[in-house]
Amino acid sequence: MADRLEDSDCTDVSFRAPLTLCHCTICGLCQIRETVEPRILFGADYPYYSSVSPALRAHFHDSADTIMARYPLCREDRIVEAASNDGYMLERFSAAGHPVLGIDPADGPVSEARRKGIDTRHAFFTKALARELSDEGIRAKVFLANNVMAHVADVNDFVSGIEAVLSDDGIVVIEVPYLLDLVDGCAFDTIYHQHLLYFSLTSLRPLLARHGLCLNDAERLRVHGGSLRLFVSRRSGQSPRLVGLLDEETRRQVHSVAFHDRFLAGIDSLVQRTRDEVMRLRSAGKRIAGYGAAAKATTLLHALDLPDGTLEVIYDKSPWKHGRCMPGGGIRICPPERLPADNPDSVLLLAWNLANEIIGQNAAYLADGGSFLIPVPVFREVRGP
Ligand code: DWN
Repeated sequence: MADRLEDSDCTDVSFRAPLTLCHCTICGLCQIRETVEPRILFGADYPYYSSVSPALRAHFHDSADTIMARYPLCREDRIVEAASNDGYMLERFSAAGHPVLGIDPADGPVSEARRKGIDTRHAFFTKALARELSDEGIRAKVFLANNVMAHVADVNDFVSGIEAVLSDDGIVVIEVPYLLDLVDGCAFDTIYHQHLLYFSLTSLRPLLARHGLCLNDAERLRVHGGSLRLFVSRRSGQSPRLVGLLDEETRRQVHSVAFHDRFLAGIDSLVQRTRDEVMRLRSAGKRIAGYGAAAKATTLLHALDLPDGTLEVIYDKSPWKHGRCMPGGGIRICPPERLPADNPDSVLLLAWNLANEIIGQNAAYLADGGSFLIPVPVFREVRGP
């Protein structure tokens, strides 16, 4: 049974909450014990806008194109998306002439989606909402759920909601971070309060089956440090690719405790190495900043436990985060345009999943002698030519 954190002073930068990862030895599902009230995490102040990253937007546009190429959709087929954020993916289906409906609880992203003309319900996706939609005659030919299933406390209600709104011949396309990549890539910082569940195919298949849905195919993706794209429907049948991935999970015994032992050791050495490198630079009088006030940065910074003032600021492109502080340590977030003038000796890349994109934007900083410290999956320092 998860602990529920409702404390309204979660908005205080000094607020800290426990974070405990648990593991089911029967189905291999990992989940955290603590559940922060969803309205605190995803409500009025949710600062995550999917379209901030052109690479991510391109990824989801490609995904929309793949779905439209793979399934013979008619123009009138409706696309429904849970956690549709600022409409970053539905806009592609809308441009192709499909009726679309987004569902999202976050004020800012919903306004942005509506501004773009994407019909969006301002709500959490639940079975009750799915029934309401169904009563209104809304059925999804394609139901999308990207990076949301891991965030849902009552995931059975969520999946049964998908089943309730799906048309008889509908398909469901889901993206979730993949437990195998999390463990192999030592992406321990992607464990944070927004992510309640950490899925493998071994744990996903029975979850879907419980609600009359079949996992038909799965594809591994590099996005967010390693994810799965799942193709689901009411029709039974498994692709050879899915069978191969399930076999690999059986071979690696994802449900066993031993599977996590190497992960725990890897976290300790990654944190130690990163901390040592940062402190070595500081002792040599170097100035260091952070880059990417990602949600995962909270976990990483907490694990590093750097002395106050070690990181001068954190640069982040998202205007919704400027002037705010990182939770826990209170490091200020400011626009990356300040980087050339600040000219720190090194920058700790907290949004390491976007390394290529962010380093590409800062070639001039590297050429001037700066460096990026990339902590995950293995600590490395990137310097200019
Ligand atoms: O599940 C979730 C995932 C997938 O994304 C969420 N609950 C929240 C979010 O997590 P995140 O905040 O760790 O996501 P990102 O995309 O890894 O965060 C990257 C941060 O880096 C953003 O704050 C924007 C920033 N950024 C930047 O400063 N310059 C991003 C890009 C692309 C850039 O060029």
